[in-house]
Amino acid sequence: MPEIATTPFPDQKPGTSGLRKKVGVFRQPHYAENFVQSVFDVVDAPAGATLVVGGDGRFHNRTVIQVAIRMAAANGFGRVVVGRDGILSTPAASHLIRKRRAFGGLILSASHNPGGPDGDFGIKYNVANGGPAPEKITDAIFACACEIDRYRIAEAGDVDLGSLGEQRVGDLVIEVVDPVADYAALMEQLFDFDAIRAMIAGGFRLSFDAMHAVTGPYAHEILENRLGAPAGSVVNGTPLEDFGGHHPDPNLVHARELYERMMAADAPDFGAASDGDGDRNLIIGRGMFVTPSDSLAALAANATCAPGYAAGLKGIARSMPTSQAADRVAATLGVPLHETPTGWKFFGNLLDAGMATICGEESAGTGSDHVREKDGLWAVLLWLNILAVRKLPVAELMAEHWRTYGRTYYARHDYEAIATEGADALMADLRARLATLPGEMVAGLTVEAADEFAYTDPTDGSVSSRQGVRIRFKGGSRIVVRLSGTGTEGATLRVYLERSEPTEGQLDFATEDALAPLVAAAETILAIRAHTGREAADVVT
Ligand code: VG1
Ligand code: CO
Repeated sequence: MPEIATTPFPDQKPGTSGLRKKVGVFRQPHYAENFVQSVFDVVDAPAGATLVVGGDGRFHNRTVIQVAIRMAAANGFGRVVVGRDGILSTPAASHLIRKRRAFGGLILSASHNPGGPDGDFGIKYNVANGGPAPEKITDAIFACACEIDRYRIAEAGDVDLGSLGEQRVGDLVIEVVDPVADYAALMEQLFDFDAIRAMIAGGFRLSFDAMHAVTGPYAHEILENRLGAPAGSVVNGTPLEDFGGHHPDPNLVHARELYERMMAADAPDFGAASDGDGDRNLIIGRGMFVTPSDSLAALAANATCAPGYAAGLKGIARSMPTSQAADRVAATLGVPLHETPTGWKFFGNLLDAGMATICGEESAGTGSDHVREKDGLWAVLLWLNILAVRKLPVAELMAEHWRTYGRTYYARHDYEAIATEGADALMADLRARLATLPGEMVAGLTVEAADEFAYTDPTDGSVSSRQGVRIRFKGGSRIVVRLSGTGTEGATLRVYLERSEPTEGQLDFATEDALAPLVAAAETILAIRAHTGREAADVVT
């Protein structure tokens, strides 16, 4: 097979979820090829192995899929399973890897980052359990990419990605599959579609914003065709290469239209959105935004409403910056609560080991042991199943939840594309002061503990250090600080603010008022203005 000589790019270090760079970077000659070959060299698949390939449909998706197929052929794979038109949502790809017992998969996406020729692109490798490659593999891929001097690629024309069925490149069979069918079938197994269908037939109205990203075809099929939601319930349902010029990030800033629709007098009963690659969810009830941390807690508390979870939960896992609302549910249910670093790959081991059933992140990622990725539509369907059984509006369900478990006010403040030096200096200053913070009184709050989170995986003992600073105040409030691992411009500082109120506490504050003392404390402790030159966060969600 032809080998092409190449030289390394020094920047191919995979972040929180794979390698993410500007499209222009990916379009450099040999750039994508070097990274894919580094993956193949590291994972060393047996001859004839199956590889799943698909992406979120963003600009450059098809080009890299064709390259990946030719490289799979030259690297001894026997079969590539690819979604029609190169489309596979991240959770659907995870499911397909598991269902087809593939050796692994390449997911081409930069998730919530903007797309188009000036936007972002990304490549992520997932392993045989369907989840993102663990750090020891991504570290090895980076090491390999730093030394690469050749890659293997078959000489062949483009595969027709528009036609279902099998084609060949040399000995490699390429199987183009319907990207929705297997995923939709899995959802029908987990949830009571009859109950949801009856609720919708009874006049329950929903609005799902696919943000011109990959969930459009999935949502049309599942919510409209199978569950009977009227046409128009799914908006922005056609995937576009540039997501219509928007950030496909389902938060209160980028999904503003949905938010406003849900706050209007004639709002539907339930609103939701998903991100570029379909693994995240935003949930908004009529007149009420549900924070992702609260959503995780509410889903866990009510999971047994759905047939797939009727037997109860083995445990709940949340990323460290996610609020502690889920901890109280776990305590009440009498199941373990696991706190992991940011990024879905850490949940995979817990799910494989049967230590957790439901997992979630504050960034609007929720999922379960049905796949090994977070799953946007899964969260929407679990919510709908719960509402169909509980027969309560979202706002009432949450009010009841807070009366039962207490309420956690929560917000994340993002400072995007700040200078890397300023961001690093802020973190360095903070680390240097951690030991002196306990006992200090800041903005009326007393610091109880301060440390940097390190995680020891309970299943394999691997240690991940420097996973974000946490500052805990008397009474249970917290500030968490970390730098993003998915940005492509400068650095992004994330400041997570959390205030707990017990069941007998004040449960009806406006979030902004509830968190005002923590915002002040964050500025005092972190000196955000001085370090970043920013007066305020770019995104508050
Ligand atoms: C962000 C989120 C994190 C999520 C990651 C990938 O990472 O904070 O919770 O797992 O994106 O999500 P970071 O390092 O930028 O904070 V996705 O849907 O963009 O693959
Ligand atoms: Co995503």
